[in-house]
Amino acid sequence: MQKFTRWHSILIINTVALILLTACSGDNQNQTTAVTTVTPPPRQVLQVVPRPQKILDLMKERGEQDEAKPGLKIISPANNSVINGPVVAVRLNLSGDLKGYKPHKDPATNSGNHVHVILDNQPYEAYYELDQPFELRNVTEGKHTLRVFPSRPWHESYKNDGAFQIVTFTVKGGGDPNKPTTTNTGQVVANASPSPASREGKDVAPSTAGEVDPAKPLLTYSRPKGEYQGADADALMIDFWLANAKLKGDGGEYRVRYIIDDDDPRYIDTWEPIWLSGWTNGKHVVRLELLDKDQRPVENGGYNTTTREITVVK
Ligand SMILES: [Cu+2]
Repeated sequence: MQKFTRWHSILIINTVALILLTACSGDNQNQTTAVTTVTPPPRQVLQVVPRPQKILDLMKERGEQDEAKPGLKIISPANNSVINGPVVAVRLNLSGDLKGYKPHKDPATNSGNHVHVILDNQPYEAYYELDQPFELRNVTEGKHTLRVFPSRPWHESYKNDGAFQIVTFTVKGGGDPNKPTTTNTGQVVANASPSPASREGKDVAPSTAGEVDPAKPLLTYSRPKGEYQGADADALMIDFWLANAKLKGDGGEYRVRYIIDDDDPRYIDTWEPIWLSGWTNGKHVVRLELLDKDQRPVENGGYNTTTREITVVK
């Protein structure tokens, strides 16, 4: 009996040990499973969300400015002009019903009203102090287009008549197309006339104009662009300028299609910005295009279909 009990005890101990071992390995298995599900990047589900509260607050602070009807004129380069050398000085005249709207960078916040300046179909450059020309540097030889429109501190464009302007010009003796596209602003380029260091400007990437007809439907990509960090990456705005075309929801026949990464296409049928939230960390591709009533892309110098890479850092 005593013997039996001893063997019985050993059996119980072994059974308990086995259960514990099983439980432990089971636990390990669970941990392994958990790690495996975290490894692939989280699926991005983008949602159209209302205009963010922080922008509504800014609008309130600005008073009437968002009802302004700013008019821009491109003084330089003049339409169809020839520019000698790779530095193109952009001069604009702002007029119209401004309601206090004035481009200016507030040094405290490093932001403010500004004008979006677009060479060919490159990402826009921000131009703040209109009393000084904005220099496009290292512009390559050949034909170019320049598009401008006024913008708010959060980069939403003014969409009134007269806000958007486009000119075509030609550069003779342009910049070196082999130059890196992102050089520091102190870079001296051939034939560049010396200019004050304080002058706003940018070394631009090599590009030439598309065969764009300014009288035909023209979609100008504006936002999103570049890198978005932290709270700024919560909801990203898609914004564009639309000339010579009306969208379906505005009584016209055109649509704007956008495709983010490999998502299914989505549509914008009224001309206003949208905000999308749910972006995952990392690089994303945003494609924006203008479609006609038959859902076909509207050709105009290649500008009506634009793809940009942006980066989200959370
Ligand atoms: Cu902007």
